[in-house]
Amino acid sequence: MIQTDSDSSRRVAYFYNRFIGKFQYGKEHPMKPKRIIMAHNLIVNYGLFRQMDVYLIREAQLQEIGKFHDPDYIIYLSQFMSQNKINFVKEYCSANNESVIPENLLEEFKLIIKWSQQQKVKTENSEFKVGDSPDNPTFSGLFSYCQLSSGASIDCAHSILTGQADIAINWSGGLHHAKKKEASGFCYINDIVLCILELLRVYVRVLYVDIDCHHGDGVEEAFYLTNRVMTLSFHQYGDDFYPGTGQLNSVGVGVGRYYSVNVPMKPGMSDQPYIEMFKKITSRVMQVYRPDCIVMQCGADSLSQDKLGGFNLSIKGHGACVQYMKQFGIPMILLGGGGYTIQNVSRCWAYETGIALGQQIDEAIPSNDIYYDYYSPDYLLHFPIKQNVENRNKTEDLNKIVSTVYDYLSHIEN
Ligand code: ZLV
Ligand code: CA
Ligand code: ZN
Repeated sequence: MIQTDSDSSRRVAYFYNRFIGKFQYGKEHPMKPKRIIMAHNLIVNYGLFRQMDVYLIREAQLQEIGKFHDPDYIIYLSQFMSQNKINFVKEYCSANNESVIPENLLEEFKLIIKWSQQQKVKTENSEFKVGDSPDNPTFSGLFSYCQLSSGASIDCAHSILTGQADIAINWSGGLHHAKKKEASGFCYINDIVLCILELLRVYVRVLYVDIDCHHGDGVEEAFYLTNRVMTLSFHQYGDDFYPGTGQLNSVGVGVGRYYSVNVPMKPGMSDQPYIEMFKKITSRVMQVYRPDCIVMQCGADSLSQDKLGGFNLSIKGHGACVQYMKQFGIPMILLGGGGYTIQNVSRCWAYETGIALGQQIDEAIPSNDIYYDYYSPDYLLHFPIKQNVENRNKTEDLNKIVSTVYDYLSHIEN
């Protein structure tokens, strides 16, 4: 392992719970929580976990989720899912030859009912239909999955605020499409918004940077009217690419005007132009906004060969963006997000865990990894980038985006 920067003194908090990788959206569904276990195994087998503070992810409680989401929606999700949760527990019990539901889960179930009564929520005939969309199916343990993912992002914020860590990592977070009372784009509970709201209890300005191939619409919408969070999303845009928002001219409203920044691009973006765009824009953003903290969504569907995304980045290119944000030297939270070619997602997030630690991990995938076969045929960290992919972004179009963004940012008072 090679030390990559002089600043190795930064403490890294890493949040993990193996249960999160056990949930399944469905056999045909592109979102595979298993990739979190795969990333974790690389992190362990590369020896990175020994250099970090490793914390067990806990489930966020209803009141915490209620800091952003609509009570009706939470109850709908939790009530609806609690039956599934019981099924999940029953399945677990039968698989493990245990006949009773664990006491702590029954207690939690009672709490959910009590909370819903306090909130005076009608739990029957609910208008929310989570299970109707193939993007957002219901599955066994769905609500627990949401609670774990968001519990970790909230605790990332706490570890930063208490000074326990300089960088906090939750690869099971980054679910940027979830809205106040709506599930969308594989996301149900917006862990990022919950994380940022915690940070805002102390910090004046929070910068959100989103390099997932999709637009970070849920986070943008939550903070569209405020100047205390600047949201910055780089994404593929056009030809009905999901979700269809994130135009260059979506800049925020009221006091939030110019505090939403969007960088829409066509398919085929490769390392060199992407990194150039990224550096030009984030350097100016840091200069004018001077945030107290950075929350970075590191969606890995912007990598080459992703099943959904159309960009052509290498892991090194993707990681260069993380490295660039790190060198500003302010507290930072790294979250996961999309990523559908799972053997590349785990490679990418292991590599970026190394970046957080100032360690360049070896090119050879550790041979003791139980998912070793996923890394065939080369068993290497960096996968080859297809050279015959056309970058459909013209240099002049990209330059125009940068100059327009600079123009918007010039309206921000120093
Ligand atoms: O990576 O989906 O295009 C963060 C993230 O940003 C759509 N959904 C919706 C709108 C109408 N459509 C199609 C519905 C399809 C439902 C199932 C798939 C199944 C197989 C293969 C691909 C998809 C799919 N769905 C591809 N793109 C979509 C998007 C949602 C993308 C969410 C990205 C989430 C975690
Ligand atoms: Ca994005
Ligand atoms: Zn995505």
